[in-house]
Amino acid sequence: MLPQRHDEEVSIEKLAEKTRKERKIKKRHDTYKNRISGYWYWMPPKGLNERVDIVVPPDHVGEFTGAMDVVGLDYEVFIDDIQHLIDNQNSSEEKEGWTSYHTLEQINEWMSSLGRQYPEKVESFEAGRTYENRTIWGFKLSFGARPRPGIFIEGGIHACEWISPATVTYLANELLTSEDAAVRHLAESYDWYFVPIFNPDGYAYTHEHDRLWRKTRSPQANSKCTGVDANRNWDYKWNVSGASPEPCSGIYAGTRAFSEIETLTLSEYLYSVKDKLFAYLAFHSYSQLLMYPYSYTTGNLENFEESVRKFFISYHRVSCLFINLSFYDLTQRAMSRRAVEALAQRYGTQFEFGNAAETIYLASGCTIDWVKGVLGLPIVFIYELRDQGNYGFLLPADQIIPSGQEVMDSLVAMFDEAARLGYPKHPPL
Ligand code: 0X9
Ligand code: ZN
Repeated sequence: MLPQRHDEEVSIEKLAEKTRKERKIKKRHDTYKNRISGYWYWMPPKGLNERVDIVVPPDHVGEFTGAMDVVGLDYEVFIDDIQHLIDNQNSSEEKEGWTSYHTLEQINEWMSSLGRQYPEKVESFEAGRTYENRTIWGFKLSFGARPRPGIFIEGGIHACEWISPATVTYLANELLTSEDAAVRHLAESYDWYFVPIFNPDGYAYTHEHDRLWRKTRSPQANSKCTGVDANRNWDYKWNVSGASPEPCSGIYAGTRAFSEIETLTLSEYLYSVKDKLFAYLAFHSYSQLLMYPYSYTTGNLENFEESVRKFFISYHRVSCLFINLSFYDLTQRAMSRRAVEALAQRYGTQFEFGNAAETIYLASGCTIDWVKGVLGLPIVFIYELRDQGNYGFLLPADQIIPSGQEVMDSLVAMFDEAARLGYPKHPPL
């Protein structure tokens, strides 16, 4: 099969139509992650007056720009030739390190070499299986014999978001090898569970056939389209909002919760280690956001009251206070704020933060909602890494190390704030 080419596709930014109701814009999200009607939203509408990123096929450029002019919306061409960027995304072809993006085989080989190189500190595990019969590999970093509270790191659930596995593997390498005192303290205070590629079939497909593939690779009955959005397939409030029943959609939820062997087996693994974990971090791209549950609703978390109590106790405030309910989870909000401030220090990269449903859009069946709603972990975050649309999913490889460095800075601050707020609550079993 020949690789899917994206010759001459242009990515155009425009402003969401000002006169349309926000609710209506969000409702249309379903169509937006599709290629139906030729257009393809890389970054769907988040709300009124927010930017959106649209891929316009070459034969629609005239129609699109004409329509924008007629309705008086601003737009700007960010990428004028997507295929050109795909061809040039790797600045070096090094087989190791973080100056180029790597294949699934290279990343799997790197993971198994860690176990050989650091047998005392690294333990490999099988986190799940895939439709194409691959193993989803993970590894645990632990420093010293005494078990520590666990932090789980998820990468690569969306195949085309290459900066996610690249950043996640960079973080693991830093936790293992950095001599920086703050990083060493962070590394050695916790046990770290890494699964850099949740969707290996999809990731392999992005290297071999279509760089911009997002979903799993399972065939769908009675449809010419393949795959399910693995971040809409988890069994917590499945298919309630921001997911599609249409197999050709980029946000297809699947025929039922856990229809995908990847999500089913990963959930079994996560369930088996849940008592060892207190934090879960998922890494995606792009748009520079740091968000926390829920995704399926703008309602409050189950641990809202506890979170409010902890927050105010730790800040020595009086108990009679007006609390803005839209804060959802004050502890995670406080941690986010510290994290994004620290992240911006090194290169000035600005991340926004907040509740996922409001900060980006409603979506159900995401890992972060399942981890919060079913496993009940107190600290659950999702990062949308660099950039803000200049390159989108095709972030040049020379940004891997800067992305990794700034995220590491954010983690140091995030878990410092967590400790101040009393997390983790209990020592591990
Ligand atoms: O849509 C997604 O699954 C995530 N964005 S991405 O562009 N990487 O695909 C965001 C999911 C988390 N949050 C919410 N859905 N609100
Ligand atoms: Zn994603």
